[in-house]
Amino acid sequence: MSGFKLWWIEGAFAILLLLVPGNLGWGKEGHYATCKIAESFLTEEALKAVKELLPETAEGDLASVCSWPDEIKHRYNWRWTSELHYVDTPDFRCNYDYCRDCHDSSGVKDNCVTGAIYNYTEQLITGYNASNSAVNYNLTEALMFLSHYIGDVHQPLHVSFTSDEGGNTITVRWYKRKTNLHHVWDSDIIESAMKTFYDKDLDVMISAIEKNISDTWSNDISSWTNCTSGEEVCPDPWASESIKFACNYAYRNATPGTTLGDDYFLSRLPVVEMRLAQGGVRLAATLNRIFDSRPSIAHKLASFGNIQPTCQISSS
Ligand SMILES: *[C@@H]1O[C@H](CO)[C@@H](O)[C@H](O)[C@H]1NC(C)=O
Ligand SMILES: *[C@@H]1O[C@H](CO)[C@@H](O)[C@H](O)[C@H]1NC(C)=O
Ligand SMILES: *[C@@H]1O[C@H](CO)[C@@H](O)[C@H](O)[C@H]1NC(C)=O
Ligand SMILES: *[C@@H]1O[C@H](CO)[C@@H](O)[C@H](O)[C@H]1NC(C)=O
Ligand SMILES: CC(=O)N[C@H]1CO[C@H](CO)[C@@H](O)[C@@H]1O
Repeated sequence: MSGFKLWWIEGAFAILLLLVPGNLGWGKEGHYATCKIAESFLTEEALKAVKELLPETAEGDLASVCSWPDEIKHRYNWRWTSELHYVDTPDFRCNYDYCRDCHDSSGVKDNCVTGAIYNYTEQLITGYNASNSAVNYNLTEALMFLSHYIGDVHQPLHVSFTSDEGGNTITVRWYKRKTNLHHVWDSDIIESAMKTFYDKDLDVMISAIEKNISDTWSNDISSWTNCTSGEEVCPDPWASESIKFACNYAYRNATPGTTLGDDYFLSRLPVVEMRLAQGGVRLAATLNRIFDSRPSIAHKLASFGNIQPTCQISSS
């Protein structure tokens, strides 16, 4: 009986999610866009590895499963993952520090979005060649989590103030509709852009972003994708960028009760589009480095050490 009850509740919840659009991370569109952009930059070898790891339901398309971590995070068995979608930083400091900030609400270290990015990158590195059978991670899940969290860490309000829960408690109006600031950045800006500029078609929006990647931003790509010591992944500078964007763009002129309209929309959209581009390009670079069979020396060195920062154990 309880099995049936649970099934029913999950079913009802899934329907609720369908009825309440964009109750998710970057919303469904943002994650789809990030992963779609990433797909177009994967090397042949990385694409092959990704396709081997994808669940069958994906039908070979990474973007189609990039919202999976949002779909499961409220289920009982997966509740522990819900704090891996973001990192809270001290109010009004406008900076981020892995050792200070990366923990969950009960203080458990590494349980935050950047910790999760290190975690799932390491699982893919160690697990992909089956010779390393010491630990048996589910690499399908690791790939879906990594792809999702690299998207999330680029959403400025996923690296933002603690007391307002990343803008979730800041009630605002988006044009006429009541919403909250977090949701504006997850979904409303993207959805309004689709309606206003892209023929209500996400693929048209993605093409516009891809076009900018290949011209306007083409000289920036190498600085977007490099990691200082040749690590496979470096989410800490990405998180630092996010909190800066949160302070300079997301929170600015968006105090509780504000109505956000054209001024806010048109000035913030370029930031959203660039963050989607950076998330996509960096996800591809990360997957390419993980699955590259001829790694550089720096890459080899990084793989054998721990890529995660080492934190002093605090005495308090
Ligand atoms: C790392 O992944 C394992 C397996 O999914 C999980 O149990 C653990 O909580 C994860 N930790 C972080 C910080 O992501
Ligand atoms: C790996 O994870 C996926 C998604 O949760 C699941 O469908 C699959 O059964 C898992 N594979 C194994 C071997 O547990
Ligand atoms: C592309 O770049 C131009 C010039 O910086 C900018 O005006 C435009 O909004 C960008 N479009 C997208 C989709 O990123
Ligand atoms: C996995 O092993 C194969 C065969 O030995 C090798 O060609 C490939 O480079 C390895 N891949 C990784 C990611 O280490
Ligand atoms: C993460 C990282 O190391 N980024 C560096 C990439 O390269 C640019 C330009 O050389 C640096 O400014 C970044 O700090």
